[in-house]
Amino acid sequence: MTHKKRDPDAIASCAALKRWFRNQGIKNENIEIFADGDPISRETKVMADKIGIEVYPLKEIDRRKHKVIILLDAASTKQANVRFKGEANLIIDHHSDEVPYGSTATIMTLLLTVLGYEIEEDLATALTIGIDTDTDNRTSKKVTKFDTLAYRKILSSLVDDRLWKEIVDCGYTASFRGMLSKAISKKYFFKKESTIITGAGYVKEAQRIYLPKIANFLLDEEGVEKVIVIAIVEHETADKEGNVISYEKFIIPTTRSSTGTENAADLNRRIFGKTVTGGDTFKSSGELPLKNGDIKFIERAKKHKNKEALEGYFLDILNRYKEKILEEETK
Ligand SMILES: [Mn+2]
Repeated sequence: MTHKKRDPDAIASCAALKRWFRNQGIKNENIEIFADGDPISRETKVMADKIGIEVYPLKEIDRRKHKVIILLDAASTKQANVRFKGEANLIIDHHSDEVPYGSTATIMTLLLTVLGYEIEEDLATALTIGIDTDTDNRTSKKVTKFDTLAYRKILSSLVDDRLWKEIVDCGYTASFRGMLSKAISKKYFFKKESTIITGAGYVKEAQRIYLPKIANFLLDEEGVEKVIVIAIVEHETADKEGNVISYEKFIIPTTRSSTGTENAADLNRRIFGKTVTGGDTFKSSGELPLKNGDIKFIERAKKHKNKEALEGYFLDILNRYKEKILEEETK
């Protein structure tokens, strides 16, 4: 199993381990991959489809059936948000300062090579994308000589360029354009010196994969070192007839720091509190659950098509955090 909001590194690593087990004679149906939430990006989803990886929700883990649990690209069962009791039998991960790898895909590449496994072209393609997304195309400060070794000496000659393009250049949908247009609108966009603070408005669970894309896009602006994109993500659970039975809403900050002089995860924790724990020096995000009263307010405003109230509520949240971030900066 791998971490919540699985990314290309997580999927490529799971695929690598699965291929190894199959090579060892373990039947396909006896190896299952579990993770909670939606994929973090469109390319993660496309990658999984292209290399034949199916991911099941964690709640389907059955300890009587699933005898061996391996944690991939996640340091602890807590990080993977695992809803089962007990620990993993094995952990393969890079999320620790003591581990000299920038991605789990690097570890899996070296491991398979040492074990004498001939990495197939599609798997090599996925693993390079896994390394790239975790290390900003091998330019981040997390890159080690092992990442470069795995990438250059083992994988690069095996990469299927057409498949690589199909996964990486998978494009975007109209909902991404809508979110981006909000994030750059006068109403939400704010820039002071090298910092951008903006919002993406109310976002459906399936669209939240675009938040990192928007933050990265804004971070590319010349002279910008820090980007914080705030969104309210709505998760609706429906019964079999399609009637919504429960609403969950979170404030989601997506923070990027290009220089790392200001640690993105630390900043998020200071501004948004302890519930925001994910991330590292360069990127961080998290979930702050909205209170029931606020959820009811939003639902009522939506029901009565009260756009002004919805807009006002979001701007309030955005401005409140904007003040907090600016206050932090002057400290
Ligand atoms: Mn990773």
